[in-house]
Amino acid sequence: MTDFAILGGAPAFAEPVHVGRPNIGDRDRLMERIAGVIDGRWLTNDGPLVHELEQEVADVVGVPHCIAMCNGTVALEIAIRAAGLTGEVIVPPFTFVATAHALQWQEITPVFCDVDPRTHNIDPARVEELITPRTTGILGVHVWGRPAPVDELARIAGEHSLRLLFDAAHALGCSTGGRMVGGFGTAEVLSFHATKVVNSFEGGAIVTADEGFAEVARLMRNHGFADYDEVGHVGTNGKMSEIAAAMGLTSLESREQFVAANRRNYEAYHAALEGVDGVELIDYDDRESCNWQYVVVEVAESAGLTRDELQAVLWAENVLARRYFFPGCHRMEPYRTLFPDAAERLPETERLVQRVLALPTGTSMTTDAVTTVAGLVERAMRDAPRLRAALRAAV
Ligand code: T4K
Repeated sequence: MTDFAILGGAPAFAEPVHVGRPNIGDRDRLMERIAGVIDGRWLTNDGPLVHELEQEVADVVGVPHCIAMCNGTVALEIAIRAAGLTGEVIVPPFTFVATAHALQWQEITPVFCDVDPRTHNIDPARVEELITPRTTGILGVHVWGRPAPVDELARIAGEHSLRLLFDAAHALGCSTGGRMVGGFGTAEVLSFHATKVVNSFEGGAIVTADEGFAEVARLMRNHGFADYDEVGHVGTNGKMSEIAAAMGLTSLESREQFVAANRRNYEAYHAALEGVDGVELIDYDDRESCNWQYVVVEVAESAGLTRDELQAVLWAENVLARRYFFPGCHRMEPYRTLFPDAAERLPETERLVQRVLALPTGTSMTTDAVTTVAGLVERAMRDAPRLRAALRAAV
């Protein structure tokens, strides 16, 4: 075993090991589908593969309506508009910035609500104090695929006549209390981005049990066209292409394999990191359905290395661990300028963004590779004083 790369040793991996490496699935089936798209000369605009994907996703999620979109962000924007949100919407700051941007893009103010440090999700106990006469909705996020507090949020939304939507970008195939994510609130939004458990290169979907909502979202996805010459609604271009749907269907067919690989990786990380001081792997409820798509550790303030020091050690080894969702939406523009005091109201988010590190998983990671990454974390924490001294000297 050579020394740490940061101390002059050879990196543990010759090539970069990424978080978010896409799962591919059955290549031949994908190529066959793509050939069919080319041969059929129907490339986009509500094509047959998009229809098939919508049906399959609706079945997985257990809702009657799925409207596939070009990506999760546009799906969020359309869901927000179809729900008639205006004014202010309550949202967690510990999420990918697309959640907040989808509101701000439509001149709706995201009102950041602190998170529960145990779940990383919006803390329902803090929502009510943020409701004002301008509040029209709550946009929850199922961070890492761990379901948000859906029942508490539904109660609050009901009592205050607010719309409730969920950003379910991470949560395809996840459940809480035996109920699948996808059926909560007025609608939920999935992402099929390359980095997600099921991907369509780029893609997303709105899923909902509300027929009227589905109809409006469908119109909005295609410029409002209700028929060839009839525009019944303001709209945009949120359409998914047939090539994207070809990938989405192929990916969805292998979903169980992808989830099994994620789970195997998670368990290997769990075994290797158990007992490592100051490093805690977030847990999933294995009585529920989950996709295990994110392997996330929290590095305690008291640990030998800070999260950032650990990340620097790993990057030198070609392990490109990611600080999702650093530094929190409230510290990104335009929110940093719009709400300069937001951090004071968000102590848990402030602490969390300093602690969290996402490690590589997915089908591209072998168990050996996971063991190597986890071993690096364990050794780094054991050798913390020497590494810290070297890192500080380099600065
Ligand atoms: N809401 C939530 C909670 C979300 O997490 C997201 C997306 C959205 C909404 C919006 O959904 P979409 O509009 O994206 O459908 C990445 C993804 O681009 C983003 O989709 C995802 N969340 C977010 C969590 O991660 P970045 O800025 O980290 O991307 P990037 O380019 O740094 O790639 C991430 C990692 O994946 C890298 O380590 C490289 C690796 N990678 C990436 C791609 C695209 C690959 O190995 N191959 C690839 O093809 O945002």
